[in-house]
Amino acid sequence: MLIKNVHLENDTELTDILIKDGKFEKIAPNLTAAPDEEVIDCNGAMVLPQFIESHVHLDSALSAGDPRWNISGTLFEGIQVWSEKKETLTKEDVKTRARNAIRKQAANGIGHVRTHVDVTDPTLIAMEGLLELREELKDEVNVQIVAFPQEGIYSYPNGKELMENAAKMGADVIGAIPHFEFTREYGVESLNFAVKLAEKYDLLVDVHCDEIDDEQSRFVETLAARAYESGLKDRVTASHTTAMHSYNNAYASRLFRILRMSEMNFVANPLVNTHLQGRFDTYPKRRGVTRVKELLANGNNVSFGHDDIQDPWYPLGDGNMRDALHMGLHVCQMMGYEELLNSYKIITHNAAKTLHLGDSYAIKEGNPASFIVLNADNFYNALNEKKEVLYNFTKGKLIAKTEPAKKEVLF
Ligand code: 17E
Ligand code: FE2
Repeated sequence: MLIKNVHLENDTELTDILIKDGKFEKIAPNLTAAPDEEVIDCNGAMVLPQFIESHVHLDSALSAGDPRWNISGTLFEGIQVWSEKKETLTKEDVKTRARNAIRKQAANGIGHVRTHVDVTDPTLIAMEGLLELREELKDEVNVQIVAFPQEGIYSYPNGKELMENAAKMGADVIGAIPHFEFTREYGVESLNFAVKLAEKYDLLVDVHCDEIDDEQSRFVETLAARAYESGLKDRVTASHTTAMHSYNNAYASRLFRILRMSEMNFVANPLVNTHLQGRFDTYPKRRGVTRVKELLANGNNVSFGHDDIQDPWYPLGDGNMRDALHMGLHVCQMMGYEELLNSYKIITHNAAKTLHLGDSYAIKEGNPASFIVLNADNFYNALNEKKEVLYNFTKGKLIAKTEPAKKEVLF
């Protein structure tokens, strides 16, 4: 197959892409098609590596309102509503909702998904369902699974055993939730446990860390120290870290030293945390999104996640990373022209680093032909005009396509 006339990322020149046996065979201008080669002329659209959802909860996706809606809009009511839903969960229910969510994500250009799956459930039914789905969809979307202890490792019955069972079943990543444990000590112990478990099974780590407006919630320093001391370093990710929004600057300054040394990745979830945080404030109300700009300047890798698609924590969403990006750029005040133009990296290359996708993610000859075609000549225009993802290819196979909407102005 020959893809003609595209801008590679924000390159101002046009090029062509030849695909053979699911791989990028040749990338160069003015390539000619073989006699019965399929040709797609993209007329100056841009090509990017597939978007990456680096933080989402697919086990709860598309369950909003069941068994009830989250009225307060707090994280804690979300956890309570989900706990009630968990009592009636079936594997088929989890798989159907997660599959539908992944189809929405694919339609919006996503090719890789890191999903947290709640393992504080004695049946581990959601984990079983997602592991099956990871296998069933492996030719379309790459799903990475985090064993996520929503109700705590030390604060939930048999929490440690459930985590270890999830690792044995085939989870890719070990999670934790220190700020939700009964005590600060349990929180610290849960991080020690998570890092040891990841070492034992050779897995990555991704912790829901300090997702609270309490400036005393300081588990990110513990996680960073363990990442540094264990040598796991960039195999460790701190997600949410919203308390960092509220830390005093003197503490943050001291903290950033060990964050840099740790080489840890961060995932901010700007849609969901602007919605969930600040709920105990009157005015001024904190936005509760972590210090993205400062972390990037500190040399730490940061990506954005959507976190939820219509579930007990967040009532909206159709799996479009550009919604998360759009909100994040605003709330983190990253609105310079160059920042906007290059912002796609937050939901592509930066996220690829967090997921440890390696060299195969980049668009280059010899790599798997996984990419999207975006209906704009550069990312600033794509963002501004909410341009469609025309094609989404995984290893040379078209997995989703969109006909551009035709707008007419009648004056
Ligand atoms: N669980 C949690 O602890 N935090 C979140 N933001 C979501 C689930 C969505
Ligand atoms: Fe989350």
